[in-house]
Amino acid sequence: MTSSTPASLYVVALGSNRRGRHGAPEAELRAALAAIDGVVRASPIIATAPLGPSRRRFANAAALIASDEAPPALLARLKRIERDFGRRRGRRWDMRVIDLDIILWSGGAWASGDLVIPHPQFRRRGFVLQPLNAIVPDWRDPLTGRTMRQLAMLLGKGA
Ligand code: PH2
Ligand code: MG
Ligand code: MG
Repeated sequence: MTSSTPASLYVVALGSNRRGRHGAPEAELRAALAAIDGVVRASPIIATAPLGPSRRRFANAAALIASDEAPPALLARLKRIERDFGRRRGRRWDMRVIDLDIILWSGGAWASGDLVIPHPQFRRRGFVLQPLNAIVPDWRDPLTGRTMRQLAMLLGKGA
């Protein structure tokens, strides 16, 4: 039997603070959203202050993605897109044309190699929680049981 219902939903966070061949960071995010197969919903693109050593502002967004892939296969697909967009690896926290991070998976928690879901830092990052709250406010973090709306509010209050 065939089914058109995808096995999984994922939430992916997008970030850029460097021009690429599509233009400014916001244009890179729009191009990335178009390059990712399976996007069912995308947040508005927001401008955010850099966390960490970079002095350049970021464009950030999030996308809900439907896919039959297991987490490592989706990660490999996103890494191919990052490479195609001109991202140089091994330069953590540096300027990047595009950063595509898997934050949540409908299957719950996952850990293998360098892939950990939910993303270990996402609860403390407004530039991730604000876009997540825009597309999946009622999705519950499998580790804390809190919804994205609650996590975004807690961070906003400085909790
Ligand atoms: N990503 C980082 C480091 N710092 N700051 C903002 N505002 N947005 C990001 O996406 C971001 C960051 C590493 O991935
Ligand atoms: Mg990344
Ligand atoms: Mg990142």
